[in-house]
Amino acid sequence: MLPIKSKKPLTLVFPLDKSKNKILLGFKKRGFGMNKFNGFGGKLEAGETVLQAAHRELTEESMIKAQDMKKIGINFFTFEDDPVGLEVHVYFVTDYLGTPTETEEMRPEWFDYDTIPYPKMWTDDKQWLPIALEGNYFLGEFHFAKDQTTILSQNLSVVTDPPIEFNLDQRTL
Ligand code: 6U4
Repeated sequence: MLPIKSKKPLTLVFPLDKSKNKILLGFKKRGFGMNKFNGFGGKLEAGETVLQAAHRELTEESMIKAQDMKKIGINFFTFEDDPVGLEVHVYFVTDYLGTPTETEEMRPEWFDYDTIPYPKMWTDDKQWLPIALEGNYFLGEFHFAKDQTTILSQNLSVVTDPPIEFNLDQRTL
């Protein structure tokens, strides 16, 4: 078992246009995951719930305001020689106000489900995002090498209900 001592919650939100089978990604211009396409999200602020942070980060990074927020899964990411795991709460949004607009952090772009740029995303995304787009809830664990690209071990499951949190006692890696 990996020597993981604590976890840090993060949010990750993907707006969808279900009528056109399109997903909104953002090209991250700075910070963790810079130069990759990803959903919109980040750390929680003091006193904030995960759901509140998901709404706030989406608006800060893309200028749109979610009218729904559907939990689709959790990924628990760990890195070699790092005792803190990242608990990433993942959501889909299908109803929002405003127009996706480039911000200091993200350049938003719509993609068809079948042209999602997986080679330009985190290496885990191509494993769980297609499962989620098919309508499944998931729970993933991914352990990365120090290069933050190579996945050393993983465990990805489809689950019956959206997970609320990742229980450190139940990790499998
Ligand atoms: P903020 O808080 O936005 O100023 P920043 O360093 O830009 O800080 P951070 O750490 O808040 O980013 O958020 C990182 C984002 O990347 C979160 O939405 C979670 C997401 N993320 C981290 N590892 C990921 C991975 N392996 N696969 C993935 N998303 C990941 O799809």
